[in-house]
Amino acid sequence: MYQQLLASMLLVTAPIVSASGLAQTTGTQKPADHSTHPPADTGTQKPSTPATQKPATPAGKAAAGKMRIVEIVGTDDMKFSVANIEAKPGEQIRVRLITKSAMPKVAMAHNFVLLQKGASQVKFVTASATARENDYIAPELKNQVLAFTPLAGGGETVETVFKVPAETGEYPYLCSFPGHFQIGMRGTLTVK
Ligand SMILES: [Cu+2]
Repeated sequence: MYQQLLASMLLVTAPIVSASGLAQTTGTQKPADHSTHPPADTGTQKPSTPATQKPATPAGKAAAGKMRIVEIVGTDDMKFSVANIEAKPGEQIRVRLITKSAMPKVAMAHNFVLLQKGASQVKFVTASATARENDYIAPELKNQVLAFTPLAGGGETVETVFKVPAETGEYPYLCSFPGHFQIGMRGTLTVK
């Protein structure tokens, strides 16, 4: 193995060397290989790793680690890569919206807005379309919003963490950037 490797390396750097010359040079390199083996046994590091791990796991961090992360990709075709999320009542969810776009953020941005059960999505996006200074979330309808991310564009990633409602049923989510909901940038969170 080593001899073949070294031979091919030598062929790259010194293509003129004859076959017999290669056999000689690889033979002389064998002792160098052996010298690298002893330092590989690093048994002294073993006790240090468990000692540092014990204090670094408080109860709070362990609970946060259990939180489910739902990754949704928003692209220039104005669709969410995830259009259905199922969740248990009271569950903590982190929604991560990843944008993939070749367009400027002013022309193509997305957000994730989760609405109350039974809220009118059309009313919400219509009112929000003119709320540009408020990241396209109509201030007067903010009471219908359960969770939302800021606007993201041009490859940005945004997140929102929320507690799933205790009441079972279907909760609509959408992108409130003007026109995107109408094209199909929406989904459903099903609590059951
Ligand atoms: Cu969008």
